Amino acid sequence: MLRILTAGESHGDGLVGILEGFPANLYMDMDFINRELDRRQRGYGRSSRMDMEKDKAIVISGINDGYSTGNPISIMIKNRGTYVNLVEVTRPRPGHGDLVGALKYGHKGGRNALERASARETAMRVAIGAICKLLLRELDIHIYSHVVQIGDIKVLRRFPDDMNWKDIAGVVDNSPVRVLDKGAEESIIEELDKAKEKGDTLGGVLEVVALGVPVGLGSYAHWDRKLDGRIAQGIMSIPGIKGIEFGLGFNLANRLGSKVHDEIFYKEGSYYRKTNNAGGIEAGVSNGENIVLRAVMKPIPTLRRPLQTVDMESKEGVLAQFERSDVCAVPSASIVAESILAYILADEIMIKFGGDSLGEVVANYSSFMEGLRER
Ligand code: EPS
Repeated sequence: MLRILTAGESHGDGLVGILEGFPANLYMDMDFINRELDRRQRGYGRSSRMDMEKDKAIVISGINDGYSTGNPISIMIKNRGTYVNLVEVTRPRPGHGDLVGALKYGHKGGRNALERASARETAMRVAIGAICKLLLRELDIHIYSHVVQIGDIKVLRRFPDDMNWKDIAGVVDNSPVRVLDKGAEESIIEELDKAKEKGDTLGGVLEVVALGVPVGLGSYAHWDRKLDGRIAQGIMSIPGIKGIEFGLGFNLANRLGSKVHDEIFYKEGSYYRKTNNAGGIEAGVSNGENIVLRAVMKPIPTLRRPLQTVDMESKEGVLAQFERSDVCAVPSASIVAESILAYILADEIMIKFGGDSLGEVVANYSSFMEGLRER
């Protein structure tokens, strides 16, 4: 129901995005959208590029007098830095898109590929994700994220009992590495400094949670409509992401079935669970519990102390080219992951409750939720 298209290169004039199929009459809170762009740009371990860019969404179409019109929404984010004399990348970086891109498209080097493969593109997906979050907010669906591991440092998994996700998100948003645990934050910053000193990079694991998701999004009926499959595709499309899990994920492997499936209870007109090992999805359909996913990001492939590669002109063994780079982008990737989840959930909301205006969507949603009480 919703479609998105992005264009733009990291060192070109900017990024362009189109969101089509979005309902009319929703207030487009531009401050919120720009705050989301800002959240993505923060994070200890980003490069000096982030000091240059202060991303701001410029609306070209689809919004009038502050409200969505139902027309395709198009947005532009300008690149601020001026870039001249970008040299061709003929010593491709292992792990980046340089070599595969050059070979696939018949370029002399990796420049054209890396400019598009760059995580710069995710700024536009955050802008579009922010618009999707505005729709979800109308239905009281909220998405949060935090970082649970960077390098060897794992964050304490248990949250204090008196903290809800909104409180957690408040703390996390003020952490330079988006973690809840201050002890882990210090250790992570030390690790990042050490990696930077050595000309190296670090990856990690991020967790995203969606609260208030109604039962019934996605479908068991066909492979490409399964909610977990759709979310996985979206999350895997974030540069550097190499794996995703829902709920207990890979920790399901060594447990008995009797210990992992979330038992079903009923109270005051609704079904509920006391556990959420499934991560909110059963048979490719949301079950009304929080959607919980984790994704692993590999260390950034651009290394100041470069790895072995082959010069594409001479075919000789050389060290890979260095371009300015981040030491770690896991905190930023967690914001991108929130945005992708927002887009997929907004799309699923439109598939199930879709209408041309916000009023229609809300009415369809409310009528389904009321009907649930009789099931
Ligand atoms: C990136 C390299 C760095 C990052 C960039 C992604 O940019 P530059 O080549 O200009 O130093 O900062 O990320 C962004 C620009 C962004 O907005 O996230 C890369 O090689 O992918």
